[in-house]
Amino acid sequence: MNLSPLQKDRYGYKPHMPAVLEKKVSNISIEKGDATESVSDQTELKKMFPNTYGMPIAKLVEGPNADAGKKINVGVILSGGQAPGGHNVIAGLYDGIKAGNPESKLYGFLGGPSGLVEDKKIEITAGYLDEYRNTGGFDIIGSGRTKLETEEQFDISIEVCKKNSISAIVIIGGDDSNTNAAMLAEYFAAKNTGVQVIGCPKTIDGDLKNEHIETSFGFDTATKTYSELIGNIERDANSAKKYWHFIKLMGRSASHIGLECALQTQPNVAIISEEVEANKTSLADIVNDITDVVVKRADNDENFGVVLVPEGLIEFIPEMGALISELNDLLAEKAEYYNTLNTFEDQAEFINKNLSKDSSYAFSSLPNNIQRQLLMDRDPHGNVQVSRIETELLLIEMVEARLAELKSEGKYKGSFSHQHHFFGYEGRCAFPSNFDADYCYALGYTAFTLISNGLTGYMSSVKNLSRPASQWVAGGIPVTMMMNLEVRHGKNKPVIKKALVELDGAPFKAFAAKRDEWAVKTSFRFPGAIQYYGPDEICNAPTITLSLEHK
Ligand code: FBP
Repeated sequence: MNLSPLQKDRYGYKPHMPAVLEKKVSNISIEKGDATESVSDQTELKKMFPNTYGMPIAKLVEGPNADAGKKINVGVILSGGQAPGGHNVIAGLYDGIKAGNPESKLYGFLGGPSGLVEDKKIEITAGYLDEYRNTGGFDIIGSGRTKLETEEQFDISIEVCKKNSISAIVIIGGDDSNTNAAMLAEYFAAKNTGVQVIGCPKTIDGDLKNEHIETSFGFDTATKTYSELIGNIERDANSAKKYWHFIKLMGRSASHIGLECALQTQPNVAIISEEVEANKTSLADIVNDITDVVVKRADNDENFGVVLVPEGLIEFIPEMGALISELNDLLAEKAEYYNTLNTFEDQAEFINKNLSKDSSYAFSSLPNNIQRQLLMDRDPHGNVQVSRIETELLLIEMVEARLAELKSEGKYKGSFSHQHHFFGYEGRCAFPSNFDADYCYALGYTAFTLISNGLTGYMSSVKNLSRPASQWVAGGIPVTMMMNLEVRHGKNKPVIKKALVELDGAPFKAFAAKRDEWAVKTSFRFPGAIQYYGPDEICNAPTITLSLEHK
């Protein structure tokens, strides 16, 4: 392979570890806390998970573990969207397994969860892994979005594990994949298979977090990558002074990415979807708010600026959220008939006839391109694929129309030239920051110690992340503890509670305290590129979100 100098150098990076993981694996045991409860719906969840509900939190401590040296085979799966650091979770898991017993094996199931049911795998060897250490991407074994949720899939998984003498599976994924990991763990336990299942918290979106999972991996690197790009655009805007840049930022649902990038770069406008929902702000009001800022800046002769738009915004705008949810249900229920409609006109007519009056109005009020985007294929969970909806363009069009009205009324004299961007895929496979490289390696190594201590149905957890790595606290959190029941396709389903931006949380408050000033007075901040070498505050700083949440 033709390697870049950074790639070569990062292969040799030695991740920093929590002190307990520096011990020999035969001397890492667990300390169990009290029995746990799910976040809500305790009675129902206890019934659904009779074998794995209520297990205690496990903390890794120094102490003998006679089973650490047992020869075992482990399977690992990467699930869902890429997030920087996935390769290091596998590296940490591999190194832990081999430290236990060099004859133990790690199999990587190919292309995501479907690799398990199709028994498509490779054995991960030292030489193979060395080409992926501390690099971004999931290309070591590939990823996929197949859901593991049916009994048939679970039974096939048991057969695949038996055939390959696999006694543990590690699933690296987001909230849905970890929910499915918990269901698999429960099924395996109910059938006395002896196969353990451990999850690892992945997603750039940052919405898989709670008291015990301080952040999902990948959020750090992705937000630093986007913030670098936003800062560069801000400097360009401030140099040329001629464009308004509307930047959509990935994050399917929660606005953690947008909020962190706003704190890093101090743009003129940053929309936070959770606030839009809480205040029941309509699309027209969002447009008016942005227009106000454009007008005020034009009054100061500043006909340029930066607006950050979270990817999931459209679903949080009340009338649009209702429309999308009706569309999701309608397209799922009437899929057979709908798929026979070949032209957009026929589809739109069918949609309009079957929607409620309000949603039909909301649908008709949208520009044609956005209507088409709303009707595109759903993801495997039945959700609209928000990354394919050009919300940033919708806002530009509407702000432009509003400014034209104001101009005709003599209330606006500026000029509005615009550019639009979408930052998402640019950050999901970046070289992991030192933080993500260290955190992911520790998550993987911890996953092995949970396996060797006999646990199943747990998520690997590394806490105290705003401190240096040597002070991090490693352990395992029972997945059922993070669950509640939510209605999905008309049925109550157990799911890990998604962590949205909290409007009374420190990161949002810090942003809200400054945004009016940033709106009118150019206050751009330029974080620059991720650094891997240098002083701690430059190359090892966690996100502002994490620092504020755990101050
Ligand atoms: P995960 O929840 O699987 O981590 O993926 C998140 C994400 O990156 C979202 O931010 C984005 O909306 C989505 O994936 C894009 O999905 P795809 O890669 O299938 O286009």
